[in-house]
Amino acid sequence: AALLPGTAWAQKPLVLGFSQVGAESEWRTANTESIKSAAKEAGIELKFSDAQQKQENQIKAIRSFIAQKVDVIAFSPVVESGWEPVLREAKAAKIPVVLTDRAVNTKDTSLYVTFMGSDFVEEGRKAGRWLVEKMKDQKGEVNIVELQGTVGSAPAIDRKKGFEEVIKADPKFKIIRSQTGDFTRAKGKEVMEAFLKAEGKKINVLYAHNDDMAIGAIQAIEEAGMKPAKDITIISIDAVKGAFEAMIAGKLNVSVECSPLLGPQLMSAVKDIKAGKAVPKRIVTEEGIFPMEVAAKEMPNRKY
Ligand code: GYE
Repeated sequence: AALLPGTAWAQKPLVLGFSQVGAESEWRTANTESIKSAAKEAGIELKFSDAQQKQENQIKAIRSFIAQKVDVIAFSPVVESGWEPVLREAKAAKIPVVLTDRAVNTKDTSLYVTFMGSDFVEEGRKAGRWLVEKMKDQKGEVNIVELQGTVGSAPAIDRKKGFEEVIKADPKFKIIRSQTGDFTRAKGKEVMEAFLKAEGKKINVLYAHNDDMAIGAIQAIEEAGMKPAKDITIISIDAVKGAFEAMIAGKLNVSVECSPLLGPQLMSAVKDIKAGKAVPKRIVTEEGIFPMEVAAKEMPNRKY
């Protein structure tokens, strides 16, 4: 029988191709879960692809979404640069693109519809402001080691920038070592071991661009016979459950919130785009900061 025009199409679910960065952190796992469950909830068919932290895999996934003629492509770009060619291919195929979580640095902003996610520079500033306040009566030098996120990624670039912007107001703050730990626990531990070997007791503060690297570093600090959060003040970002556990155990001083729960707003943007509704070019996530003193009280309210 002939399909009735209208009905058949109305029943066809929207198809969203999503290219995820990987599974490098607790944050990322919660983000993946949020996207998968929100798609289900919204009745959107999700084609999900994990790039294992490699840009080439993301480009391949996006090309395959174009070939499959999905309705919308969304992705969290592992690094900021190098996306123009593939984004132009999507544009030529008239497939709208949504950036989630991380930004790209392309000048041509017509290559994507919207970018939803956190203000990473502001997160870095929050970390810096907390430290400046905490150390305000400290007279001598404050030696900081920094565990950076993935090289070339928006959160690594911006969290470094925001933090430096705030601490440079007082020359007593010195970043004595800064290296990438690729946002993972294993790398965070490994790099912290090297920092401890090189600088030992000189280190007063650890600034980690995410909780997982801080948690790895805490192990390294304990294995070196020092007390995390006491001998070395530790600041990190994300505020995942693991960070709350570390704060409650007295091993992490503070975590700046970065919400991974982007699924519901992504699905509503996908629907709006397909319905021809206007979507804001930038959707910023609202977030706070949690020092260890409030961790036990806040823990039951945490959703990731
Ligand atoms: O902070 C980190 C993850 O892009 C905001 O990526 C995200 C970051 C998050 O691996 O834990």
